[in-house]
Amino acid sequence: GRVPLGAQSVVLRGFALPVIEDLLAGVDAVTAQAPFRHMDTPGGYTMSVALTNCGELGWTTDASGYRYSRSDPLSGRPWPAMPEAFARLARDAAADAGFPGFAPDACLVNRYEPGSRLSLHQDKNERDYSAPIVSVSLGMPAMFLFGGDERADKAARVPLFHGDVVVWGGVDRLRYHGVMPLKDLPHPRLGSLRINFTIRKAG
Ligand code: MD5
Ligand code: FE
Repeated sequence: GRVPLGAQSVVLRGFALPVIEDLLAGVDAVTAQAPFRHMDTPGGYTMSVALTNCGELGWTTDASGYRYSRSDPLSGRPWPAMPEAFARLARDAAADAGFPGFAPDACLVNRYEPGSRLSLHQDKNERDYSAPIVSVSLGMPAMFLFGGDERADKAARVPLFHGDVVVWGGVDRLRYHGVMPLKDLPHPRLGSLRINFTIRKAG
């Protein structure tokens, strides 16, 4: 199913299900080289979501701010390559949503445990907002918050399930969004985890 969110964003229900084992193998390959870790925010908090990256550029945060970097600050080595299954799925989903020719160079992988949450924010560290962001949800369901162009705008609640893919582009690219604290509803394949990865053009 295809569920429109905004004028240029859409949930593709179950779009990743045919390639789910390839995606999970990709997550394992990435995290074997660059493990999930809890990063600090410039505001002095430690994120409840653990994250890692793959691709040429990876998103990081620490006391001095948010940025994309070519190397993993934990190891000093380049981020692991983006698995081909991630890039192919992202190109296909982007084209399906009206964004042909998507050429991603970054992928942020988030790991949620029960209680993990993501407060309302915009994704603004990418150089070019004309490229879409493609998001893939695996494991436990989450209640996604889809806000407006201002932090104070009322946010819609959208449940996201294992295998769902969301494409955010155009006029919806800079909308505020977040994730409600995760309930513990263990998933048959992943247990008490939710993995979300977002494929981006950052540079
Ligand atoms: C998640 N991750 O479920 C979400 C999915 C992040 C993040 O928010 O920054 O890692 S991506 C949701 C998203 C991305 C770009 C734009 C918009 C939503 N949007 O305009 O609503 O872990
Ligand atoms: Fe975000």
